[in-house]
Amino acid sequence: MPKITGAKVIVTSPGRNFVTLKIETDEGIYGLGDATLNGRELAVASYLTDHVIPCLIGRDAHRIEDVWQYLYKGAYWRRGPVTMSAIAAVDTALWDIKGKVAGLPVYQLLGGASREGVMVYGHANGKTIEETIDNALHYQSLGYKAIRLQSGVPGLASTYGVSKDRYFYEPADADLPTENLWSTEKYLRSVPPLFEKGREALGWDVHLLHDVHHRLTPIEAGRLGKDLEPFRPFWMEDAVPAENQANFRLVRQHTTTPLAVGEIFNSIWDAKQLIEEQLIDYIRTTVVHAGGITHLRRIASFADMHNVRTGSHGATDLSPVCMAAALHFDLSVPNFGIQEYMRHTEETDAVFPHAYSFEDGLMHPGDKPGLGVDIDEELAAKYEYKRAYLPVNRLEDGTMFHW
Ligand code: CS2
Ligand code: MG
Repeated sequence: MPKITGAKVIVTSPGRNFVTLKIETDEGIYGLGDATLNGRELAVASYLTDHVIPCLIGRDAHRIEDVWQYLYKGAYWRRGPVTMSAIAAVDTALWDIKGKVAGLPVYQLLGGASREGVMVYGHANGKTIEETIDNALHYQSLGYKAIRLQSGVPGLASTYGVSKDRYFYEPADADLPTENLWSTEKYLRSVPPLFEKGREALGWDVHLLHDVHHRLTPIEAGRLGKDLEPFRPFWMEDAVPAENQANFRLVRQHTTTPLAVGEIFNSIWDAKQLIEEQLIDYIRTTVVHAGGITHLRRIASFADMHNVRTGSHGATDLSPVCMAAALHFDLSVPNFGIQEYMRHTEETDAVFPHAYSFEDGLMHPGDKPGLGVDIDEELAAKYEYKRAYLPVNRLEDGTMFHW
């Protein structure tokens, strides 16, 4: 059995910060795990270096479940994004090692492929509806079967999801948090015309998605969901902050627009009521922030019992190591829904060479043993960590709000 002999945390910033855990074994085989938590990267790096790695040395790398339980129950202070991202990184790295030792791609260890490819969605955005639709037509020309539409809001200087660069979106944009201003009324007026124009330009054979980014009350979300019904969105994401899971009962009473939640969740407990009461249609939990492949499988199995499908987060602040692991999970999980895929920059892809590929709207993790992703440590060392925060959001009267 491969014994863990060492582990290190690699912080690199090829255009944006990434935290990667590398676990080494006495058989010369190593595994990688993504530990990136956007805007709080060094907290996870320290949690791993100062509190987790000392406990890993000498352990059997094949004992993925036991290590997971040790790090979860043994922490005493359970759950939370920092803890669960650190556990996720260890878990992902151990699945990588197991695949390499077995000479099999990780999806084969998860039960094999349940589909030919993984449907992904791209992120079309623009300052205006016209710019957004133009961007969406480009994604359609690339073969995407699903496209998210995010547009600027007339009367607001900036808003979530509209990038400065046409095809690369990075919200952590400053050394200290930039302040955005928000108006729900202006936003609610802007989305239905975006989808009406979207359907006119893109037709009905493409899935259209939208991310509300936690900014509505339940009744406002019910209103927006109802307004969008004629345009058949694939989902309305993060319509309401989800600490109070019961909030979604009110949204459900007012609209049949499918609901997706969960990218900021870090354990099954964050979604238990949402899933068992079928208050959502897609669960967005990810490999890197929800405890790794091991815990994500538990969440997906619980969701499957309640007609909820997976729709994992896949923004640029989740590294190619996470994307690779997500695709192995997505290829195999029975109740797969969709996978977000915001392309990384060329400099990021150079630091993280990978086997996964995109073709005609579908992705595949490849068939290399393990996750099929690596890290070029020499190149990674050239990109110094640079503190970067996600923005904060205030109402126009200055009241602190949800970003
Ligand atoms: C977004 C993300 O991809 C999404 O659905 O919610 O862009 C999110 O804002 C970032 O991952 C935060 O770091
Ligand atoms: Mg989102």
